[in-house]
Amino acid sequence: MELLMVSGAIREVVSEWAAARGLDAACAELANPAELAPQLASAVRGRVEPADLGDPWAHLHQAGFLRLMGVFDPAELDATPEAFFPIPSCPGTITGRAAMLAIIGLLELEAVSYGSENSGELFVNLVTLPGEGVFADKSRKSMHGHTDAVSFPVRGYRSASFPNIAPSPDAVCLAALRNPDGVPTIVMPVPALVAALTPDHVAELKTRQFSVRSQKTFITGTKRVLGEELVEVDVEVLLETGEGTWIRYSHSSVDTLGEDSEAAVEALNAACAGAATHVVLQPGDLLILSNRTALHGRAEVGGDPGGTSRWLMRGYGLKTQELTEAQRYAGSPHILYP
Ligand SMILES: O=C(O)CCC(=O)C(=O)O
Ligand SMILES: [Fe+2]
Repeated sequence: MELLMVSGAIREVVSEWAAARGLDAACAELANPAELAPQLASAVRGRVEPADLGDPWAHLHQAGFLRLMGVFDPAELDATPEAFFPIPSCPGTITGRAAMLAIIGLLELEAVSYGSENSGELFVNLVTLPGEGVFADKSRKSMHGHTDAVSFPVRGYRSASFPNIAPSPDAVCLAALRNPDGVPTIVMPVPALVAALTPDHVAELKTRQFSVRSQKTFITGTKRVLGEELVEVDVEVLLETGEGTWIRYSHSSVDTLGEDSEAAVEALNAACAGAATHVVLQPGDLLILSNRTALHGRAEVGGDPGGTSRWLMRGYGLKTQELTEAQRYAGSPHILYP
């Protein structure tokens, strides 16, 4: 995949799309991602040679991330919001969201959200939150290596306790609107992690012996929908799948009891430093993270909320061909259960 060529084509397609309609019409189209993502992707395909496009999904899966620089114009931005949602309807957030849909379409994923996180909003602000609570605290801190929606199964697997839980996303898309202090997002691809582990540690991590709690943004929502806080027991951290070795992990949400499994988790945490690629997103950049073949995290954000503080938008993509009706919410096409 020729990243420069593809980035240039996405930039053209998105800016032409935005220029041809007003803010309200653009927002209405963004609300229908199942239509807009394939439409933007097909326009991009019309502008790059197939050899330059290559296979974006294979590229993402192999490298663990895709960085596309300068794919949208972060123009006329409001002050940085102080909540996960709503996303203000200004030109920069509209082209940023459209650019995320374009790459989700090129990856042949569906743009999805979960009813139990941020009220099912398709795109959310990742920003510094005001006040003192756990969310405010978390929003300023660094993040250790994790996959998103870690308490949900990976694609192709079912939750033992609630079989209708949809899989966690295949990809996490970040669109950068502001990053004044150059705070890096950190990617740790699975092959680099595994290379730093002993075969015994790898075998421990592939054993069904870990318990996984929900990440903070999912706790209240999963309790509401499922009637209890979701804790998945007896799951693997590393999974040998038909699509390679996958990972499901969060430093703060995965627990284990055994001495050997504890040592394997410690080895995995230690491997993160050596496996890390630091990506400093600039306004107008996209970062697509594989939520199967990489962990991701970030450095400390710090600072005050609002104003011109750090502001990323996030969206999820998933291969949904195998999804059942029960794993979705009827009438809300992109919102998955729970
Ligand atoms: O802020 C970042 O760069 C990444 C944030 C992240 O991974 C998350 O909110 O789950
Ligand atoms: Fe994340």
